[in-house]
Order: sequence, then C-alpha cells, then structure tokens
Amino acid sequence: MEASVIKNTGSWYVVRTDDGPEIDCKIKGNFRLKGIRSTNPIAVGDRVKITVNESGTAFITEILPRKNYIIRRASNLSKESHILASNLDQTLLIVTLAHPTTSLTFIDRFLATAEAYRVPAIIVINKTDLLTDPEDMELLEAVKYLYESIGYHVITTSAKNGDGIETLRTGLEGKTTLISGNSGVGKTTLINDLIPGLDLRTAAISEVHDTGTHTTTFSEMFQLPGESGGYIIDTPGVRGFGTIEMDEHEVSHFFPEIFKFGADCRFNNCTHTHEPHCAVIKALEEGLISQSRYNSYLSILEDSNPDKYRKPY
Ligand SMILES: Nc1nc2c(ncn2[C@@H]2O[C@H](COP(=O)(O)OP(=O)(O)OP(=O)(O)O)[C@@H](O)[C@H]2O)c(=O)[nH]1
Ligand SMILES: [Mg+2]
Ligand SMILES: [Zn+2]
Repeated sequence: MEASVIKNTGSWYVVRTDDGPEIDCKIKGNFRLKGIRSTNPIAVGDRVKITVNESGTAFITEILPRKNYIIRRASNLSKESHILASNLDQTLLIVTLAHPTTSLTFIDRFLATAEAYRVPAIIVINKTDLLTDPEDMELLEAVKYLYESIGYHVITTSAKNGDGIETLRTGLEGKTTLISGNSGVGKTTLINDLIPGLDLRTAAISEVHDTGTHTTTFSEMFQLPGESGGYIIDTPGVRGFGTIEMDEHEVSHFFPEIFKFGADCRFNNCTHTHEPHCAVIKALEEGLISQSRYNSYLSILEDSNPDKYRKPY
C-alpha cells in the first residue's frame, strides 16, 4: 500500500494512505541517506510503501524516490542534518521585523539553501500590524525592496487583522508548500487562518522566551480546503539556519545577484573575496549588491572553509 508521511513524532510516523485513513507506522529497514548523517531518515512529504503485520502494527518498508527535499544542519558546523520535508512545490519563509526580529543572515541562508535544492522560495513578512512607526514602515519597505529587486516574491501579512491572507491563500492553491521560520513569527497562526477549524496550538512569544521551547514541536502536513486543494507543512521554529556543505565556488550560484555580476569577474573561479578585477566587489562598492547579502554570502563561505574565510577578529 502506498501512502504519504504527514507527521513524524520521533518514534512514530503518521501516514495518510491513498484510500484516506491515517495510520501510525514504525519503520523497518535502513533508510539513511548515503553520505549524510540525518536525524530523520524519513521526512514529512515522503511517499512510502507500508505493510501491516498480523498483530496489526504498520511498518514503512520503502521510501519512493523523492522529487526533492530541503536539508538544514542543526548548527553551522554540525555534522548532523535534518530533512525539513520532501516532495515540495515551494517553500515559504515566514519572517517578522519586530517581535521577534528575523535576521537578514537567517533569511539569506534559508534562501540560499532553497536555491541549492531548486525549491522556489517566497518570503512572507508577517505581523505587519505591529509596524506602525514611520521608521518601522520604512524598514518594511526597504526589506521588501531588497528581496524583490533580487527577484524574490515578497508577501506582507498580518495574521492578526487578516491583511494579505487572501494573497497568501491564492499562492498556495494546488501546491505542496513547506513553511519555515524562526520560533514565534506566526507560522502556526497563519496556518490556522488558512484552514478554518484546525485550531492548532500557538503561543505568545513571551511564553516562548520564558520557557525557551518551541510551540510547534513536530512537523506536520495539512490539507488545504477548497477545490484546488494543496498541502501545507508546519514545522517547529528554527533558531539558526546551518547550510549544507557547499563547495566554495558553488556558494555564489545560490545568490542570484552575486551569480549574475560574477559572470564579469576576471577569474572564472573568483570567490569574490580578494581577487583583482572582481565584478562582484565592484557592484558592492557601487551599491548594486547589498552589503547584508554580501555578508551572508561570506558567512556561508566561512562554513564551507572555516580556516580560509574566518575573519581575523
Ligand atoms: N500582532 C501579531 N501577532 C501575531 C501575528 N501572527 C502571529 N502572532 C502571534 O505571535 C505568537 C506566536 O505565534 P505562533 O503561530 O505560535 O508562532 P510559530 O511561528 O508557529 O512558533 P513556533 O511554533 O514556536 O515555531 C502568538 O501569540 C500569535 O498570536 C500577527 O500577524 N500579528
Ligand atoms: Mg508553530
Ligand atoms: Zn569576483
């Protein structure tokens, strides 16, 4: 029998069979990805084969080939990776500019990872109802402009007053979408808005900070209502976004604007750090590439080769 993995609680996997019912499963066999130490061999979104034994226990026996997946490392230099989800059409990065503040480095590391796995990424700036000061509104426009000028689609929402929710809903129709972001940015609240009656647990961020725990603890896939269908995957908030190992010459491929300017560098193996006649550094000096994006690029280079690119302080 074939099924889709919709939840992973650590010891159990919940799958939805193609006939409809949801079944709790254990795993049987070795599902480790070759060459990658992952904390979860089977991910939400995986298509699997299951069998049920005589005593009624269901087992996942096989993972069908993945169309794609997104992996994050537990921390920048950690060897352990975590498969966020598989078989995706797109991913939404939920960010907030206040309560809490998502760092631009976090955004860029996430976007670079999505580029590396060729999963289209959309940025959702949530909690816009909190951005009422002129300064905050300016910041919102600046962040929106920064990412739109690179070519990313940016949606602004307020789960509190409903702004942007229809735009978001339209963007999700008929697709399987992974939602990611820091803890407390409103991922689950947005999903509750999109799926009436779901009523998942959310928590005020002060509570999050007090306990240091995340409100959502397991990834889970939900079916969207409406004729066009689609699925949305809620995930626990992440603090940092450790990128997968990338070759130092590959990193610029995952920053579209750096890649574009890099075509004009004198050396085709230019790392855009110290080489003469580097078109990326020139574009940076002329303000055509943003300093924050370039810094994020350097931070990923550092991960790929900590000794060579570590700054001297
Ligand atoms: N003012 C305001 N508060 C919001 C908005 N969206 C969510 N919140 C609040 O932010 C807090 C955190 O929301 P959650 O949905 O639990 O955040 P999360 O991203 O799912 O967090 P984790 O599950 O820990 O990753 C809750 O108190 C929500 O009510 C918004 O648009 N505006
Ligand atoms: Mg949540
Ligand atoms: Zn260069």
